[in-house]
Amino acid sequence: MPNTLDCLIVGAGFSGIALATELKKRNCTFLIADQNPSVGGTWFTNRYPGARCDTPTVDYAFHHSPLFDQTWQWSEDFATQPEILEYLQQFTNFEQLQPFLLLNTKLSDLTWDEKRKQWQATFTDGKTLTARFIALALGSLSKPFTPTLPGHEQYEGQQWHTAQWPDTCPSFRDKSIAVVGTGASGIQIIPELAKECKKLYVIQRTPSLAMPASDNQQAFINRRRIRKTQRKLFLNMLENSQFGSSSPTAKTPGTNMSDEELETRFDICWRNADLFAMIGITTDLFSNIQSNRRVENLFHQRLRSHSLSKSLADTLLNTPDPFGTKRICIERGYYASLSKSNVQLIDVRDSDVSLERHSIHCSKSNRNEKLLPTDHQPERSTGYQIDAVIYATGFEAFTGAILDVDIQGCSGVQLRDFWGSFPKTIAGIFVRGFPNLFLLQGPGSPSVLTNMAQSAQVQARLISQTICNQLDAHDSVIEVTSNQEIQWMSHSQMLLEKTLFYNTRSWYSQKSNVNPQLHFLPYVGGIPKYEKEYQSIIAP
Ligand code: N01
Repeated sequence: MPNTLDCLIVGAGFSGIALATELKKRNCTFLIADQNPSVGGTWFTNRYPGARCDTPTVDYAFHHSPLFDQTWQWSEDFATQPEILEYLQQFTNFEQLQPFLLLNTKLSDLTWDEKRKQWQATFTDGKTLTARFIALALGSLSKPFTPTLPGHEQYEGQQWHTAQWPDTCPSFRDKSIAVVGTGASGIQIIPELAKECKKLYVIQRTPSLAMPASDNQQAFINRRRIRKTQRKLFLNMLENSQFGSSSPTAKTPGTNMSDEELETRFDICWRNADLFAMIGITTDLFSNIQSNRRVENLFHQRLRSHSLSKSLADTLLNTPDPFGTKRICIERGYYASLSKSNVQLIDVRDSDVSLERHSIHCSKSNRNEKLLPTDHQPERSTGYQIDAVIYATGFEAFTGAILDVDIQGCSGVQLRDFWGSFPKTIAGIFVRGFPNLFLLQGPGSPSVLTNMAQSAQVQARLISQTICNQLDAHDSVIEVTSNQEIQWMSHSQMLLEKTLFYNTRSWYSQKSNVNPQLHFLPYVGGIPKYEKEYQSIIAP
């Protein structure tokens, strides 16, 4: 290896591996550092019971290598975490990326050396490396978010976060457990815990909507067949899809669809538990509130008639924002588990949650109290004895992992100061004043609104092309201008304001100091528009 690498990639999940594969093809010198002992990123750390992909894994995969596709066979349509981790490990071996890995190595600082036009990277063990380009592939959803519940200092029971699951899964047999959070992770772990626990308290602040998982073998076989035998067609489908998925999506708005037509489409999405088909069921699901409500009504009707008792439906269908603006989940026994005798759903929408030594407490907050007559006021506080708390409380999305690194760009400016209260990027990749630095799946990227494996590969291709165009000019620097920044920000903001995502509240707007005004962070235009706009603004 030379003294100064062409590129240091940090993070060995889908994005890091995708970029490494591209750079290796182009004969760049690079290394991939990762704090974990294995490749896998999110699929290494999120190893809680029930963790699996909620979109078809035939799509959620690398498309670089037809040869690898001949050897790898998914065992089911929505693969489990161990299978996806094994896929990533085997792909890494197949592409002979092992010699480029620096595992168990956590990046702590990055400093731009203006004179040498290169980055200096320092790791927590004191090791340093220099590289012309840095690619931070740290994951949009990688730094766990754990709320600081009042009383947490006195709590003496066990506690885990779904995204920091121990190597050996604890036994929950005969235990009383509280799960805080009912997003995708909560919905996956709860039915597994309900099989074992003596008592399971499900602490829900905002419900998520979920479709029952599908065992439609035919859909799985078709997808696999097309990927293997009609590769060009399959890749075209992914490239032309807003979501980077091979799922069928509508070409017409809901306003042009009869009720019968909409219901027929809905039935297919529901039967196949097809998330991207469901959010692509009409072209105006996220821009026309009437179309959105029609789909939401069908969703609610289906849940009322198939999955939910009347009392549960009232709590679980009471979602504050338009349909799909909070991620739709896929459930395997989640709703059924809430009716089990050992499970209790606790709605804390208007309550404060706190901990004591061996219990979790939910007390009515003052917010709505004045509206109720005295004899209808709920009990002030209820406590539940527990042995453990499981936080299924998600992530410091988009910025958490990036800002854990001290990043110092031109003129000594720190990234966290530059971002201040808004993580401004261009295309979710570039940050003005931080030359030769690339973010993968960063704030402002299509990432989490798409098939992440596909958007990772698109960004990896764009970044590797940019790097390779510069390789011969040793002292050239890639730096975006404020004009490009303005163009990109106004383009993405204009798209956002036309959608129902605007002004909604979920982790898409993130819970941290970096975004106190809760700006919606992902790019809403979908992958093809993203690429087109990228070519016109960044690489004309
Ligand atoms: O996290 P979340 P997640 N008191 O942020 C609640 C991907 N993913 O890990 O909504 C009480 O969605 C919070 O409540 P509220 C996928 O993209 C994919 O579940 O803020 N509750 C919410 O219910 C997903 O969307 C897979 O009111 C508190 C929950 O915690 C994303 O990761 C599997 C609280 C957090 O839900 C994130 O999902 C899993 C508090 N103080 C995840 N603080 C696949 O299958 C937070 N909450 C591919």
